[in-house]
Amino acid sequence: MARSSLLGRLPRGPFAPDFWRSPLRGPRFTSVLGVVLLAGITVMFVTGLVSYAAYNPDLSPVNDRTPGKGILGFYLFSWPTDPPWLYRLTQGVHVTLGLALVPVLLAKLWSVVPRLFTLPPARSVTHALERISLLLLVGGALFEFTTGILNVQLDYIFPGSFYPLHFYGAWVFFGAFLAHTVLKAPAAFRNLRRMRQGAGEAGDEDPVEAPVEDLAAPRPDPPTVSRRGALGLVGGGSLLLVATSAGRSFDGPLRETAVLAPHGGPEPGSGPGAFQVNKTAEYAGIRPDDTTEEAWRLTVTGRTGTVRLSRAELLTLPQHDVALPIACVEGWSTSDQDWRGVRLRDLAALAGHDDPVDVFVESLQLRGTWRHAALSADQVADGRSLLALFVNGAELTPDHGHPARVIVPAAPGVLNTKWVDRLTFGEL
Ligand SMILES: Nc1nc2c(c(=O)[nH]1)N[C@H]1C(S)=C(S)[C@@H](COP(=O)(O)O)O[C@H]1N2
Ligand SMILES: [Mo]
Repeated sequence: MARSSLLGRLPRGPFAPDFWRSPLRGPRFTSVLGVVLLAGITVMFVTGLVSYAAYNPDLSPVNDRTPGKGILGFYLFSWPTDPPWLYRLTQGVHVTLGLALVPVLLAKLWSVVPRLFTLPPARSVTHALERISLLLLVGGALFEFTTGILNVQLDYIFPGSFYPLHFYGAWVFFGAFLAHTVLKAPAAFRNLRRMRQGAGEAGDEDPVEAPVEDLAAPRPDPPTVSRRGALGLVGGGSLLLVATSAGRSFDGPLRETAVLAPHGGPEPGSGPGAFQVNKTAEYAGIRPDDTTEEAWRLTVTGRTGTVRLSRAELLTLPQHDVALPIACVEGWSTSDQDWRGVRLRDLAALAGHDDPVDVFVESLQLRGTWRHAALSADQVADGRSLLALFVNGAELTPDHGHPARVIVPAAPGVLNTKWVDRLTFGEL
């Protein structure tokens, strides 16, 4: 047979099919993992695109760190303010699911790794194209998981911004993923159906795909674990990752269970400011002298010019109470905190804007790349969007943004600017 003469000429190394001995490899093992990834990665893609939309990227170029998104921004919509826990949910799912899929992804790649060494490298133009698409698929998957995990674990350590990397990477990856799904899903589902119909465990792999690149080892070693056992191990790994990271989306003792999640800052401690801090005032280079009653002023600019307000003057404006969470792109979130402060729309009115208008928010912050954010007219118009002066019945703590910070329902944490000193309405 052509195959055995080929083996004869290529006796050694991973290029020889004989090199791969695990009896676990086979269309069924791969199919189960593939179908899990099909569902999981689809959810990842949707929650990821949604997260991008939540940043108000159309209020360009202020929030958008992805210049030239072009037609890839076709789907963008105005991020709603209801329900207030929306971003908490979508981003919590994105990050926690992403971590949970790591063992599945690794097992899937392991199950097909012999194919990396298929010879000849390309049997036909179609085969060559398929292999190139696999390069984008595997490369894209590794790139998206790596950038995502580094981002939630270590903050932004990338050359340039995380957003364009992860955003463009997602489109490349998902394009290849779609092509791969169209090619492989029918066989994968057929394999699963057979498994459900109770075809035995081993020995009857009867692959749906071409035997030339059969996933099963031609001369397998004796099994040390059943396929079910191996899948259980992968699933157990996923569950362990969920159990050790999902707690970051909750307050109280549950947060303590998130041992794998860096909490994005120091431990919350106790008292009214005892909820997750992302960047501390010290880290941000906030000088205490700049936040005193005498030194700090809020500059509000709009159609009718500029108003400067001290904190005491802000306190003479109508104060409102809202219960809202903080939900960070890194996947962690807090439960509702009780904020008290002045409505953004009242401040807009002070600057001559009685109809809905967007706002450019700036901070005292001296250090880091983070200084400003833009909020949409819908967000400003929502009566729950505040320039908060208090949290949980006390003055804002320095780390939570004293003297004043923005809080907006359903918005990503990054739009809730701390240490605010300037609001510019209607110029975006
Ligand atoms: N000025 C300024 N505001 C900021 C940030 C910052 O680094 N600087 N971080 C943002 C991010 S990414 C989040 S998640 C929230 C966190 O708010 P908290 O530290 O009060 O929980 O603040 C936002 N506001
Ligand atoms: Mo954040």
